[in-house]
Amino acid sequence: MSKLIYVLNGPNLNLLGQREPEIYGTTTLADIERMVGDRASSHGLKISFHQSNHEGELVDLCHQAREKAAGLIVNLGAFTHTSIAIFDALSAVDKPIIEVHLSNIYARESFRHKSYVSPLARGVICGLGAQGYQLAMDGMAEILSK
Ligand code: CA2
Repeated sequence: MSKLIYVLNGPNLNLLGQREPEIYGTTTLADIERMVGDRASSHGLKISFHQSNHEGELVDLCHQAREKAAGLIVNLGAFTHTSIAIFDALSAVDKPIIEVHLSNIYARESFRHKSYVSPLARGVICGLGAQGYQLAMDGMAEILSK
């Protein structure tokens, strides 16, 4: 049976492609789901793709991933920089985590330079737009093949 990769997206990412294209591009979250799903299939993997604007719901999804996922690819949006609850939930997931950001968070406001996710991540990709999710899936496949 194919291994399952949870792809978690945080607040406001449902608006992708509708506003602020100069920062986040014109690709929608539905486009990203398709692209990352195709890339997963090419590696013999499957995805469980989610977006939530609610911190507690993302915590619940991390708990679900503990049981069901072989790995996680996460863009937790603004919760990346604030959420100890999600940090605690991800700390309990003994599976590889790859952190993705569409924008280069280190070239933006200083409040975006802190990530609670990065210390838990096997790798971090930022600033490459939607392609970052596909590269994360390539990295995940490589990690899981070992
Ligand atoms: O660059 C990223 O992927 C971020 O995780 C995006 C978050 C931001 O808070 C992080 O610092 C970096 C924001 C997502 C908001 O997405 C929007 C998309 C279109 C219009 C408005 C917001």
